[in-house]
Amino acid sequence: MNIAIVCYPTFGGSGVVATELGLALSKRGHKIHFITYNLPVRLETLKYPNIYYHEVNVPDYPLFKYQPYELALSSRLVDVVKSHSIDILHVHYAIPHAYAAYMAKQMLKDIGIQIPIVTTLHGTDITLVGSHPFYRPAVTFSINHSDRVTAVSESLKQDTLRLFELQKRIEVIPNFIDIEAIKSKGKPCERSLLAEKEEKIITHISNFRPLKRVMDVIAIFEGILPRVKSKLMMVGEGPEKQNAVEYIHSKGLQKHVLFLGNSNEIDKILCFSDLFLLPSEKESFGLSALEAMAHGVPVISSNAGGLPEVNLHGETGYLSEVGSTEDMIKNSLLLLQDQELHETFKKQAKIHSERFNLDKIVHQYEQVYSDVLASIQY
Ligand code: GMT
Repeated sequence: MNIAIVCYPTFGGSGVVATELGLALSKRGHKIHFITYNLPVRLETLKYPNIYYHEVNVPDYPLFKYQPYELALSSRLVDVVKSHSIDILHVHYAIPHAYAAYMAKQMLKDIGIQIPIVTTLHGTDITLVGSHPFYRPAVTFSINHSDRVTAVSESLKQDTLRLFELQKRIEVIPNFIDIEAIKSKGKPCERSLLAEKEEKIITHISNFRPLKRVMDVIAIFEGILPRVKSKLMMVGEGPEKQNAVEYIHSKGLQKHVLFLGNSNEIDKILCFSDLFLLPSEKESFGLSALEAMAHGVPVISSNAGGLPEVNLHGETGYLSEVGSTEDMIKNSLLLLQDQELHETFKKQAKIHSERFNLDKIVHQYEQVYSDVLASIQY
């Protein structure tokens, strides 16, 4: 199949999922066309067969306060569909991608080309931004006019049905990971580069948006540190980072907390991590928690959104109410102070992550594509 993928090309989970999906599909023989405003961060076009990249350019015009990105995207979609005989448009994020795809579909219809749209909902497009009254009618319309809609967790599916008036069936296809690739990318696992031998390594990876509750991460670490010699790895960039850095300086904790910025080497960091913290206020799935588990790292998380579908309480880690940092500290110490229990959770985390291995998930998207193509009336 010739599949066009539209996503945000940034470090966010949706961009990562869309990119990894495209790469996996290309290895299965499909031709994949990424259509984005920048090269997706995890996309190495030269390393894979059948991968093409089409940039969306939005000319800057001084008359406009807001540049019309959806317009430029829908025009680019028309252009790519026509010139590369695209069979399917798979858009990640309702906002504004499903909306732009609908416009492209109508333009193509005018010239006799039928193109089905598959929309994958990731979370922020629904629970945070999309349900705002300013956007809700457009998001509702875009979802209702997609040919197929998928959500990355049962929790996100239920949130979507609760927040929007939909006449559409939503199918759950969870986030996935490539376990084979993880095994090789994590090497060499050089723990000594960042911590002393006897120190435990606690890791948090996110885009440091307020909903990630980065200050909770630090509060949990402050609860662990007096009892267990440890270091905190803070991976990512975002609006809450400066607050976090200033707080760490004000407490004199600089030698215990490393801010590593955005990284394409998270496999190497997770490889030597002992615990992963994800106390988010909202999380449709929690791809970073799954990535941690695939490296055998138990997860201390909130019980928000889809996290209970990923992190199993008392098996792969522990779940607490959002903001219950005392409970999260207690759970962290349970694992860090009991080597046998820690080892058991490490194994269980790895085993559970295998349920989300790429080979079990990618064919579900292929099935959606085949079904939607079969249902087109010519
Ligand atoms: O929250 C993020 O880290 C980024 C965000 C995004 O919009 O890209 O991730 C969302 O999509 C991921 C992939 O499906 C999910 O694993 C994340 O849980 C989800 N984030 C939220 O729901 C807040």
